[in-house]
Amino acid sequence: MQSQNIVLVGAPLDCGKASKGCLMGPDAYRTAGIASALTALGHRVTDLGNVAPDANDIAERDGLVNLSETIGWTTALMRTAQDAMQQGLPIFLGGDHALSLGTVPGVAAHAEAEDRPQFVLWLDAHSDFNTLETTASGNLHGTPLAYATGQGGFDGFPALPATVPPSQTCIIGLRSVDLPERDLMAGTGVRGYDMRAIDESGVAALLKPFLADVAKAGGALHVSLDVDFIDPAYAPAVGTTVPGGATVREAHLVMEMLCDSGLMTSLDLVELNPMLDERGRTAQLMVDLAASALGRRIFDRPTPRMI
Ligand code: B3U
Ligand code: MN
Ligand code: MN
Repeated sequence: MQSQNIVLVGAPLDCGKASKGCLMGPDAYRTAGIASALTALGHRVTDLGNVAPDANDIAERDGLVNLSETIGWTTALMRTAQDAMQQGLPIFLGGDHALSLGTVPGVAAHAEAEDRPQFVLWLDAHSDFNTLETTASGNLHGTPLAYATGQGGFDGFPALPATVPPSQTCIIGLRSVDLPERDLMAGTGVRGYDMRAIDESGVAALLKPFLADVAKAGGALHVSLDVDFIDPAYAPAVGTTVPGGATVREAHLVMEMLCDSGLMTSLDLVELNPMLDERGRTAQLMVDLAASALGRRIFDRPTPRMI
């Protein structure tokens, strides 16, 4: 893989749900050696430090958790993501998944300015396709994919600087989807693959056609990696564990295929809660997965043709 300018952006947001701990994520990734792991692969790595949320006077609403703070992070991260895209390949160190309310529209705005279609790969046990109107928990980390794809029901949130068409998104790893999310996704063209699909055909067969579409369109590809994509037996440091997730090898295979494709233009690492970790193993695994996506491998293989 060619040497890249990698930009680390810490986003210690912890407002997307009630339980706390994700604010320690950026420091856990730094402590687990994310910068040196990527430097060792030949990349130039710049750590921009941590972002802070914007202030606003948005009123809280019954049934929604931390609305004002979440919108404050969203506006700040939209700006930061657009800036960071001009400097290289950003890795957003979360923080919970509410960070993607800002990062995905931000990177999509950059792609639009460059006249490139934006694609999104969502690696997650959950579809994160609730709106402010459908969420039963009120936890806004369960909403970013609906927001970024332009679904209605986000009163009070900023207008999207660019929308990702649902047909340019692919979710892999699903095993917890709310009924309203399923209804909202139906017919939108979102590609959603559950664990059964992985079991039946293998994760490579699911990912390949999506990557081929990104390549054919000359698209930018944002990857959003939620810790709970991986089975909690390997990745315990997450508040919303769902059994039956991807194995370490399946997760690495996805990352290695992303690397071979050369298509990934930005990455979120989200939902790591270091309070729940066991001797740092989840933080280390997430760093190792990022390294796989950016060139770590045992043997070189010929770069496969995507189209
Ligand atoms: N769909 C549920 C559960 C959930 C979504 N994302 C996470 N949990 N991590 C909700 O609260 O919206
Ligand atoms: Mn998520
Ligand atoms: Mn999840």
